Amino acid sequence: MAKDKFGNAMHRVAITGTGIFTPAETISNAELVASYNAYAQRQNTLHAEAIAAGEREPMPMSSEEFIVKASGVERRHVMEKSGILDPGVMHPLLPERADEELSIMAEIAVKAADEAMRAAGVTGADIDAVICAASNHERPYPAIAIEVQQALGIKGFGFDMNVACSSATFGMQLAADMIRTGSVRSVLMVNPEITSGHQEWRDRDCHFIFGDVCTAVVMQRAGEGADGWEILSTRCLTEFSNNIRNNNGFLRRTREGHMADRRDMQFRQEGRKVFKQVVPMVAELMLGHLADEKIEPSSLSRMWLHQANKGMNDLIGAKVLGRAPTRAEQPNVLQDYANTSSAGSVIAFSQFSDDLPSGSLGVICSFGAGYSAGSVIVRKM
Ligand code: CO8
Repeated sequence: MAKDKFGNAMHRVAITGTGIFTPAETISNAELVASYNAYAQRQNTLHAEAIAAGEREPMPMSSEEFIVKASGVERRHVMEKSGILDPGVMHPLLPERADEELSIMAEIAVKAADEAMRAAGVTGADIDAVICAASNHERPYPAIAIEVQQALGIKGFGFDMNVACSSATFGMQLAADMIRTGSVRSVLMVNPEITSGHQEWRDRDCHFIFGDVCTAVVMQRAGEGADGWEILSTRCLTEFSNNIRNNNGFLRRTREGHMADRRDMQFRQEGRKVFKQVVPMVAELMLGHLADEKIEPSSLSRMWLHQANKGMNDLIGAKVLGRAPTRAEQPNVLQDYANTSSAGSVIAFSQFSDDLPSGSLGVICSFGAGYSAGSVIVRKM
């Protein structure tokens, strides 16, 4: 049994299975830009007089070229596209479900979890705890994690947590710590990200950024499940910033004027500032984490980074390795999925890890609102 720095016996922890639920519907950049531009054109016609009088700025048009160049995103999966693409709606249309029905976040979490549990070779009876780690939860309570727990016949406990895009790596740290110290033997973490619900599809600065997905990860005592990836070490970091913010919260109705259709009630960001401030913060976190674990960056076989922006990932990878990483060393999925918040680095890990031989070292790393960043060093068993 491994020891902690005080000499206490600790269990070793492994990721033994991952799963991805990918929504069937996709939106290409061409479709997205056509719908946004139709919306902007309508607004400009509606407010033509005010615009002509100089009282209002016309809405600018979006472009496919800008989106690919600035972000690397080519398409995104969404739970429901007809509402998003309708210039008279501009958000997904998801029918309300009865309290007795499985909620939509729990439904996609169960689908991803089924795949992860199959890969790990476990059933609900083998899982001790469920963590639902995501950027948005469709209700405050009962926890989505507890609903997933019930749907999968899991005993023990479940809870929801939110650290925006870093939710999954923070969830891995939490799960790994619980398994190491012995309070549980195994954890199912799910990351249902229905970002389309909180995305502002009417803002050309960000309408292309996000996509929907759900990932799931099974973590167990190493050696108790399928051979997977041992979690060698985890590190989390937060630093307050208003540059990515959403003011929609439970006190909304208590505040005058807040029930109005206000821009700050959806995702908003100062994208360029985020880019500039988060890149060095993440590179420093990864390099410091590796140095403290006495792992040379050159010995990493792969980095599975958060999937927000290709340019950001290229820069972070280059700072960590001291040279441009190859596509095999740092795979991206954002061209097909866009930013799926906490799920992005897990999708990359799930899709691009089976090919590596035993003993390979890698880092799963995510970053986002908060600011927040999480680094998880893993070794193939
Ligand atoms: N089409 C054409 N032109 C455009 C468009 C568009 N769609 N959008 C902006 N432009 C224009 C701008 O107006 C600007 O024009 P001008 O030069 O005249 O002012 C010009 O293009 C350049 O704009 P930017 O400076 O904004 O462009 P950037 O090169 O900085 O690229 C990005 C914008 C892609 C947003 C980039 O800054 C970026 O990726 N930043 C980092 C973003 C990031 O990582 N954010 C993390 C957020 S995710 C997170 O933490 C989770 C939150 C919880 C999830 C919630 C779910 C909804």
